[in-house]
Amino acid sequence: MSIIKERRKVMSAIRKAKTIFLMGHRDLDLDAIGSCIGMYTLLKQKRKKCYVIIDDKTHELGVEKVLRELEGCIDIIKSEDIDKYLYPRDNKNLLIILDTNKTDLVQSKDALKKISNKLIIDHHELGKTTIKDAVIIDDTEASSACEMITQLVELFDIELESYYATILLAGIVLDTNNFTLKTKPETFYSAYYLSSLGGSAKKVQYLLKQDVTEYTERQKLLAGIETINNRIAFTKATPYTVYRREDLAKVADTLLFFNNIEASFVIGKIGKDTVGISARSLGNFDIGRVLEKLGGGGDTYNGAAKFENTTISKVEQELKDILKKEGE
Ligand SMILES: [Mn+2]
Repeated sequence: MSIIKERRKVMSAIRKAKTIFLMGHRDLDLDAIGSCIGMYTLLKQKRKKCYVIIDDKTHELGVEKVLRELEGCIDIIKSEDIDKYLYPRDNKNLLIILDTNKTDLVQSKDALKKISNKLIIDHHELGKTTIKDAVIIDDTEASSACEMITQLVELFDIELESYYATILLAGIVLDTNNFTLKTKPETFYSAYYLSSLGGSAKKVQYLLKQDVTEYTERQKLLAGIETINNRIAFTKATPYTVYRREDLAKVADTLLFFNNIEASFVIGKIGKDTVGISARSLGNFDIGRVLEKLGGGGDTYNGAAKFENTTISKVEQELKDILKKEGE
């Protein structure tokens, strides 16, 4: 349901808390960091003590830029420091989890253990590994966590500096792949609102700038596209390059742009002995179900799976067997 309709739940959780911790999913992207930063600003204006928990050791380029440019403006802590900042009475602490609802994907599992009051603000579908003991605001109709936070920012008339508006806009641009996926009137409205606060499309482009070498590596993956039943696109990497999970996901996004394609699967090495699949769907083909059969997970639109000590061709065969059955 939309965050506007559930605003009372959000505000009551916030009102009760003295100290608030924020975290996104592991391997932060601009939607996760953008929604954290937007929420942080809102909470600061409500005079709350708050901290963003980041355990990632490396960041993708856009997140790296944002964190560098905001150095000193936001209190960022690591899991190991949580104890230092906890309010003495446990029920006065609140943990807000943004852009994910899954136990195994969060920045800090320690935070889940140490803070009993939890609030999830997310746009991904719920699943088996959804955090159980949390108040959940889950709007699967929203394009991004940044869109949800923008709605709150407008509702409470929060002052957002133009650079912060740019970061939230970047989160929306990223998750919608330039307003082509999951984009609704509300999404354009949020983009309009952020832009009216000084959010800059040009600066978004700067945040989303890519690395040439990584781009070239991804392009290589497009050389071997196959289609199954004319509506599922599939491609695999050579075993010689190790990709980041985000890179496989970006290629899967790209595959959705081709004629008739409803879903896409990309296989590549994501570690020396680890093979990964990243999958995307426009919504008419349930990739989550396919990935679950392979031991992975996801929802209708996004998903991934990981395999240890195997080869790309073995994973390919397993996936194709399932896809053929699904397609029948
Ligand atoms: Mn997101």
